Amino acid sequence: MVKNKLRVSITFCSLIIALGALADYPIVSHRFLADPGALVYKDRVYLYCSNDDENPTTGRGDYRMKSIVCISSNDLKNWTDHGIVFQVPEGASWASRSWAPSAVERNGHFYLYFGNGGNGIGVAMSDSPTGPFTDPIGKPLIETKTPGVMPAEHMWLFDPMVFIDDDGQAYLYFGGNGDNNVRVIKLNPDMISVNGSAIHMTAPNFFEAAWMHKNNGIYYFSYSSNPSAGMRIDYMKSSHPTSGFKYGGVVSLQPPNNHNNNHQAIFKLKGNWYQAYHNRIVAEKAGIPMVYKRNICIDKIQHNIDGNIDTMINTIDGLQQLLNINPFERIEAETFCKNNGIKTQTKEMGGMEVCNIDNDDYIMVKGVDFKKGARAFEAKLSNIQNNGTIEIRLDSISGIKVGVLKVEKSEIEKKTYLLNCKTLKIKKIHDVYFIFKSSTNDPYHFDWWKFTKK
Ligand code: FUB
Repeated sequence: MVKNKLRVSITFCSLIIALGALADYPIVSHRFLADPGALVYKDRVYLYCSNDDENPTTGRGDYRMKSIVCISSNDLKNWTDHGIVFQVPEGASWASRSWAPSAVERNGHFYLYFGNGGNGIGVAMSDSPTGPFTDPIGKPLIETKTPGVMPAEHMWLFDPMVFIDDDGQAYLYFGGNGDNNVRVIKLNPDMISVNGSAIHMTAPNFFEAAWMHKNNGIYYFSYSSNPSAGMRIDYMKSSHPTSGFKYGGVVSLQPPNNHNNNHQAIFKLKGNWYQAYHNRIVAEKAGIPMVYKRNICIDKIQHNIDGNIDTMINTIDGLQQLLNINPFERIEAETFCKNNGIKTQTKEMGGMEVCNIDNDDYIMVKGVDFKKGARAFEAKLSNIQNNGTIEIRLDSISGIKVGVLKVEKSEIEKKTYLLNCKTLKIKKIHDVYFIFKSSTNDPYHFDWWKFTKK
């Protein structure tokens, strides 16, 4: 909740140009996202994030987030943008903010917990990890009057973290702004009501970003330390989920290019542990006031044999791709590793598409496996306003051009087009660049693509 007063303004156009200059990481640079909450489901990590696109860059700035955006990946290099999955007041009429979420799956239902700013915690539900989520109880789940929350000095009632233990008991960790302000409360199996009073926990230099994970029978409570302690992510360890915690050390230092609040989510995917967090490198590079414009990063963490966590090393591009992309299956255009200049939006019929396309903008999809050999390309385009092309290049923006898709509107009323073109014979594994060409801005929207063998 640390705030700086910056008074710089920027045009939307120059922001887009500056963002285009970014390299591989942060993992998503076409949106400002923060406070990740991680859910691993069916070998895929879903990150639920505060939507910093909603925060003003003019005036004093502020945290005005009223929606949660979800991104997901099963390879940790290409990320799918699922867009807004929950928003207030539409999804929870009593709430005016939705900050720093955390999500969990139980019996085929997905539960999303969020802070109404620092003034209470809500729950929303969906049958899909990508929403839409709505509030099933019509009121906050945790308020100051919830037994056990008070007494507390200057409590920030936010940053919920939901954790289900191996015995099926669910817990909600939350709180902020003081060593004695950590709280944990049991949830009933319905996940939308509490069981008993909140238990008081303490953590040295506790500021915000409560998180719980369990490895080899040890419970790790991690959190952001306060500004005097450097806003590191520290952790405590215990053999019990709600008591007996002792300080363990530092999961990670204040990330580079962050300069302000820190917030982590620790998760295990395909046998390895990772930490998602935010910094402010996208806004910094764009030269805009950065306090309220954060972006998501990710790095690997390691537990030692003695149960301690090695202090994480922040990298620009340190993770291995876990899985290659199969180009013979339909791939959504909003799944990519790098981009230049584009945006994404929700389609009229639901689902997402790439939009805001200008000449020479691109998306890059990493590690596409052409070992079976491709000879042709097809793509679904919509909202064609002007003719253009999509150049398909391999491994760099100036790499070999293997095909050119002509995008032409042939019927006035037609809304979507399935278009195709021949390509050179493509073999082996490549990064694929789709480079958009047109003489006008936003000539078409890009929905999905695939390659074929003939
Ligand atoms: O995004 C608003 C607040 O900033 C979060 O709730 C805190 O964890 C901090 O990141």
